[in-house]
Amino acid sequence: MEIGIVGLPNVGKSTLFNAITKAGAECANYPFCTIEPNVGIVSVPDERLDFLSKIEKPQKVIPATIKFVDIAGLTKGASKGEGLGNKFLSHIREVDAILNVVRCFEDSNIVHVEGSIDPIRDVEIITLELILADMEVIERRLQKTSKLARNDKKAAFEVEVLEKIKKGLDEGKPVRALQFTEEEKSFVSQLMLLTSKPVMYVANISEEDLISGEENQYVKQLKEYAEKENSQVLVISAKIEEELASLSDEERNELLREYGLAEPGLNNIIRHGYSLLGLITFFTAGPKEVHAWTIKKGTKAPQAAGKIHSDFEKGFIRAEVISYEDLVKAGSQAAAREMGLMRLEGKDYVMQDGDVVVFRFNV
Ligand SMILES: Nc1nc2c(ncn2[C@@H]2O[C@H](COP(=O)(O)OP(=O)(O)O)[C@@H](O)[C@H]2O)c(=O)[nH]1
Ligand SMILES: [Mg+2]
Repeated sequence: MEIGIVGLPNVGKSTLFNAITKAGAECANYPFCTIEPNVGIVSVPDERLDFLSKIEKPQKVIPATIKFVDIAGLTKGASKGEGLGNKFLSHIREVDAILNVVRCFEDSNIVHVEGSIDPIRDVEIITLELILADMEVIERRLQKTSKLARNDKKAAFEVEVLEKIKKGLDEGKPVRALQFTEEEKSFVSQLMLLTSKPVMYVANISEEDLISGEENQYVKQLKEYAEKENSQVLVISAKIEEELASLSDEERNELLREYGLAEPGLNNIIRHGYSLLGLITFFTAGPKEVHAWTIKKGTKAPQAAGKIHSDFEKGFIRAEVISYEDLVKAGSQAAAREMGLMRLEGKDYVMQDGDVVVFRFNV
């Protein structure tokens, strides 16, 4: 699962990406890797791991991770192949969610491609390019499918859905804003449309505004806009994040205190990104290893077990589950069992975020 960082040129995408990769490099517990210069993996900050480590004193702690991709090259006309247009679009097709960085800082030394700071205009330029790219896909598909639709029920159904999407795109609506039945949804997901991906906005503000804590007009505008489409806005200063990420723990804490921040804004982005992807975490915890495992919301116990090992899924008998809250209450897994806080769950159990699990299986 990966998140693509998009936005107009000079809004702070790479600055934010550098902060992410530096933070990744800092994390001793996870073997950080830069797969390609624009792809970074970072661990998901999770205080539950700290608690589990405290009670289990494991040899190893393995956090959940998330992949970010810095996608350069989106400008007006990208859908027509201008700039890095087509390359950009193929990169974005591969990601599971989009983080749209929006410039909300003034700095006369840094050129804005559109000549002024205007978050809504910027967001709309990007959305429009994605809509145009989707439109092309839909029209091509319509041409092919409508030929078959007369004698083929499935094709006729697909044409109906394609027409519905086309109408939405024509009205400037991203596919994620349209309503579909379950049956339609499964067809729509096959189309890999750019505007069907979940989106979150990052307002990149100046260091001064971040430190003063006052919301500038650009952020206000962006929040109002995002609220209408049920999207989230996270406010950061990419410059400060980059600086924070390059410091030692001690220096970082000192600087955070000085700025009056509880934690780096990056942590917030990573956590929100994780949930934007529809992911939750379950844990296995013992003296050898405390491990955060990533699953899709709605995953059942046997498939969750299969994340650990395919034998766990094949030979699944049951899951012994303690919720994280119950574990905190009890203080240890043994105490939770004694207090009757451990549940036995079968193959239809839907895993919950924070479950601490032992899987029983035979092979
Ligand atoms: N003053 C200020 N400059 C920033 C901030 N974020 C990024 N920049 C600068 O803006 C320029 C473009 O940033 P970059 O991250 O390369 O933008 P990208 O084109 O979106 O990847 C660089 O010179 C950054 O140092 C910020 O929060 N404040
Ligand atoms: Mg860049």
